[in-house]
Amino acid sequence: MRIESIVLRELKMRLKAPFETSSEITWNRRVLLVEVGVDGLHGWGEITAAEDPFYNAETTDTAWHVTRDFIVPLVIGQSVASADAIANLLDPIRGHEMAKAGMENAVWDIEAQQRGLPLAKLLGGTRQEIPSGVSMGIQASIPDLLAKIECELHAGYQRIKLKIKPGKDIEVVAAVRRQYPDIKLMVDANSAYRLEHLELLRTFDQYGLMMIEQPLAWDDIYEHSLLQAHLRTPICLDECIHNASHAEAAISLGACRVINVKLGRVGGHTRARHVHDLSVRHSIPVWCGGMLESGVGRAHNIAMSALPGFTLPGDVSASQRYWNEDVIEPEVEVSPVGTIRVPEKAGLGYGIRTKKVEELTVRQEQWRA
Ligand code: OSB
Ligand code: MG
Repeated sequence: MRIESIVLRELKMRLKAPFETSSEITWNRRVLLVEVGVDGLHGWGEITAAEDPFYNAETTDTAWHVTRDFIVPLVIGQSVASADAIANLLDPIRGHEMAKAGMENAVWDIEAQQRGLPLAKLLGGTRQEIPSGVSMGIQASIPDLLAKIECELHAGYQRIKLKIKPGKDIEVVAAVRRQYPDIKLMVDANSAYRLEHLELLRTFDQYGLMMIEQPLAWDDIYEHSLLQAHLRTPICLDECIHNASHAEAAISLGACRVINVKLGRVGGHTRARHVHDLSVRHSIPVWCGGMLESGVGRAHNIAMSALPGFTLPGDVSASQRYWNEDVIEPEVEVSPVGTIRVPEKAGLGYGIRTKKVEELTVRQEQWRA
């Protein structure tokens, strides 16, 4: 595959409703899409960086800069035997995993098209459908939250993840558990707590949570190992895990019992598969996280979630939960039993609504070999 052309676009997309975590509120998304051309085929990837550096260090603008000034020069005109070689080409660039993932994943789409295989199959996926859960932003009130949960459960979603922060935690979880004693329930703190909160975090143990996601600092695996020793609830790491070595360290230290794999956070499909394979070897379940993606990122998440180690419902849910109109055709839909079908068509398995993409594009740059 010779990388002949690259188009980088920024799309302005407004979520249906604001999404609040312990660290930020997002309503307008600045979505970066990478389109790569090889031999008349076009592959698509999404750079999942947020607008601000409050989840990880990357932002829309750092990703644009690093893609334009460093990633494109390393890949344009290069010939690669398969998409995983892109990860090696990009190795000299430290960090910036989300920017790298956008490029690499677009090439995975092309390779799958060339081979006439669904991307999920090419990656080694074995599932025909994936279990789907929802991530619920922090809500203004508990009744608001309960009403929203009712809707999601009615739609079929298999598990509910609640965003929490100090002051909006135990009381919220207690209320949801009272209403729904048996649902699969978990919380995500996005690093809002410190080890000094140990007593508070221990009170979560009585609510039968599947896991507590990233309670402590975004870059501190060791402190999570100290915390996990005092909690019955499994810790799931998100922000802390940027590659398979981090995953290895976290598992060896006992810092987590579950891992959230995000394609962007670990630098694309090749690296995500490394984290997956390592987790499977250690009997650590993984699931696919989300970054409020457009349909392009969502389609890549679905392909990755078909791998055998993705045994828990992920944060990959229907397009319509986020967007009035998504950029893919068909949109991602969830069945009444909370599953998403893994597409069987070659490549990403969803078409790109190119007119819609053009309409939403606010900035664009292109390169030819
Ligand atoms: O921590 O998983 C997270 C969204 C933005 C940034 C971080 C996170 C999230 C989510 C939403 O939880 C997942 C989604 O619905 O896409
Ligand atoms: Mg998270």
